[in-house]
Amino acid sequence: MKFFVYHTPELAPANVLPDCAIVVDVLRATTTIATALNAGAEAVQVFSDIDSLLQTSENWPADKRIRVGERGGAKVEGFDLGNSPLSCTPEFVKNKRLFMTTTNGTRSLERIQATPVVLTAAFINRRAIVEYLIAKSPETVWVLGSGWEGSFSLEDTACAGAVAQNLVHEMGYPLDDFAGNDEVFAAISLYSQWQNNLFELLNHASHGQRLLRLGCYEDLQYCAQEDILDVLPIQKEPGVL
Ligand code: 3SL
Repeated sequence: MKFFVYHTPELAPANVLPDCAIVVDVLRATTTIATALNAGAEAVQVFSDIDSLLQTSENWPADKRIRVGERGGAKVEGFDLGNSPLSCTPEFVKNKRLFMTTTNGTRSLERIQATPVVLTAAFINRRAIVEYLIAKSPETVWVLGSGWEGSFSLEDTACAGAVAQNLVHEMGYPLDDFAGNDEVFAAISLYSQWQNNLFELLNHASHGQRLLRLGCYEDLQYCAQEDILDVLPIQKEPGVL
């Protein structure tokens, strides 16, 4: 397995795709996706823009759909939910399809949706991702951080490092053979530095601070937990997990 980390979708090569792409948006899109699927959502369908989400979801039965939308951390007006994973309780999402658009995470997913296998990862479901990779052993794996409007996010690269470190440990890969680019080393170093204090890391992150200003302290606490959900968000058709 050759493992590549890209801090943002823009940094990934344009004309080639890996065997498996893993999108990470710890704050908060991929944490919300894992939580919703674990709570029994029928699926999560992602959109980079609001208009196409509204058009597609209009054709879905109203009692079976939830519109989830966030821009700049705040709920999109008229939508059922913002992007808080804590809203995705079984009572609310079970058997429903989430139609979701977020500032960065859903854009990353759109960027690599033609990849044969697309997964989403967050700290809360890191272990499920690692187990899938060990079982399937795809030849090339990309982890794509979502960043914030094209720039680096501490939390996404740290999560990429969490997946990489766990894999190297479990599989006993020599790091030089495993790492496809220098970012893998950087991601593992970042994660190793903060793995015992991920909540503090999220507090330092610029998007963590933005969310704290919006009153999302409990979201940060939730997103900082590791391996609490055994759920594998995997793309079933383009844009649908
Ligand atoms: O940018 C995104 O995709 C979101 O996850 C951002 S937020 O945490 O919902 O504000």
